[in-house]
Amino acid sequence: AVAVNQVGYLPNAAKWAALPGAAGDEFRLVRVGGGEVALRGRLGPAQTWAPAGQAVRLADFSALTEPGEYELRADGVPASPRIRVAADAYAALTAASLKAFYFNRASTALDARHAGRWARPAGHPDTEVLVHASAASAKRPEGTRISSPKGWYDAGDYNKYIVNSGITVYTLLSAWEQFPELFKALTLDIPESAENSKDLPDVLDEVLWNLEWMLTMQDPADGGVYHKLTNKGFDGNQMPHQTRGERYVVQKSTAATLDFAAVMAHASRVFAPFEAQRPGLSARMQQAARDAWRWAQANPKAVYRQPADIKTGEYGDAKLDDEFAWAAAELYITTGEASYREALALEKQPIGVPSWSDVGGLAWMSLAQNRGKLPKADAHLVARRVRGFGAELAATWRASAYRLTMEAPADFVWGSNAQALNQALMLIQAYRLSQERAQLDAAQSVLDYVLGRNPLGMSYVTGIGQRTPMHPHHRPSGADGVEPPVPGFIVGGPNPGQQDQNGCPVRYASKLPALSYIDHDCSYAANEVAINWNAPLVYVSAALQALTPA
Ligand code: G3I
Ligand code: 9MR
Repeated sequence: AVAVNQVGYLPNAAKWAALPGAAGDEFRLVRVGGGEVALRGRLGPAQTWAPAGQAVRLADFSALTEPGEYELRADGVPASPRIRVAADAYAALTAASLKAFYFNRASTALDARHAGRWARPAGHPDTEVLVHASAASAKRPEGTRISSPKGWYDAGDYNKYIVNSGITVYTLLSAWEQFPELFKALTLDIPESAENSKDLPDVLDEVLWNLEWMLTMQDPADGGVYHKLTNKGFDGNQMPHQTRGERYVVQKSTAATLDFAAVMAHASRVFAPFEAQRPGLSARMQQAARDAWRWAQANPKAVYRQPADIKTGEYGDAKLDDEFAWAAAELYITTGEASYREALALEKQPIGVPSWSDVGGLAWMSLAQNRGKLPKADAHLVARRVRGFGAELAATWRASAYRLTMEAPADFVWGSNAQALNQALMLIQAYRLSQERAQLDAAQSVLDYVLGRNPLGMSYVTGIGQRTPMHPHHRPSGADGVEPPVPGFIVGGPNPGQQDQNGCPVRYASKLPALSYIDHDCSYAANEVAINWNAPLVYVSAALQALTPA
């Protein structure tokens, strides 16, 4: 069938549709209701897109700029899903993908006023969490109870992991930092929206829910940060309030401590202008970042090793140069101190697509945002590297049969949709420096891909689009008795690793990278949701809305 972005296109955005190889040579955009033809064009040649092993023809209908609702038609294929062209095309998407974080809050009830039919009682208070043997210290021996409430559930499971929280919080705070006007105007309808003394934008209130939890994960005695707060095994398919397992903080790790340092250093800058509203918060965060850095200097190889009695997510990573670089970059930007710049060793740092395990790209992103604070030579190096990386991604996009940056087998990992969105995030960093339109258009193509311009014709975001996941691996969505899943979550997406097949009653239809997906709640390797996958969706949705010329 014809695959399009099912959410919409901004009037002056690049607009592409993907058609089967066998479609005729011409296409038409027909106005829904009226029936008149608004645009005619010629399809591109049939070309094979390797990740799906299929021939595809592209329709470029960028010339259609008039707001309205259309269908794309071509000979030999059914009409496309409805195509919406609108000036506020991504407003609802940005709001819903950010509201998803509220729906995943731990330690609180979601009331019907804010959660609608997805209201639920409170679960996981996390006010009496046990120190696990792997985390025991003189002042906090095994079995000590500490209070570590709030935070977001990581994903479809109910645990809280510092490493994954790090990139997530950073990405959301960066969205705010780069596009403040857009977020000032955004009401999420969360409990804090209604405060009499509404003093923070909703996006910051939501992120604070997780930052406050993260601060409790630092051992005040030494600055080290526990890797995760978790049950021993995954909870069953129950609502949060029905679970009963003890919760533990587990092993301080270098990766968690450095990610924490980076996030707190960044957050201390973001909250500095809100000193009147949150007295002392920015300074407290900066101190927390410094203490964490010091612990990591003293414990540079504390790689997380899953204890035998703990079976939940690992977020294990033995390669820590990128975590050191990111933390050093954030501390350098925040404090201006030379020791952090030396630790960063900028020239030697690789640039790449960020992920929870590879955070080097985030250092470049922050340095680009703060070029004005850097010595001239550093500022030039940062601009050159970020633009160069964007140019590489844009070249991949231009050469792609599908007009996508998702080309390599390594792109189709567990969470491939976020790999795509983080490619777009880096393209946008480059575009902000270069103003090269191809880099913005390539980022647009990525958003189109996750919203339906893909070989499965799926918008991968729950409740947003015309064909969307109905059975994500997300415990509340499965256990709440409400038919539609909790809205606004992007699922991990196609993953030929298929690590979930053992115990899954349904087989994947294909092993091909871009087709390896099932909309079944057994599928945690392709159909789970996760906070680190939603954050770049929020970022990219907001960025394209803000940056595409009106
Ligand atoms: O590092 C290797 C790389 O060297 C190799 O080339 C590549 C080839 O497959 O694999 C890489 O390792 C992958 C690793 O992620 C790092 O990206 C593993 O194959 C892959 O299985 C692993 O997947 C992670 C998964 O947990 C299992 O550990 C996902 O990235 C991660 O998003 C996911 O996170 C889970 C949490 O554990 C629990 N909560 C839900 C969350 C989302 O599913
Ligand atoms: O639900 C778990 C999901 O959040 C994780 O991403 C995934 C991989 O660690 O594991 C899921 O839990 C499964 C467990 O690993 C194996 N038994 C079935 C569980 C799913 O219900």
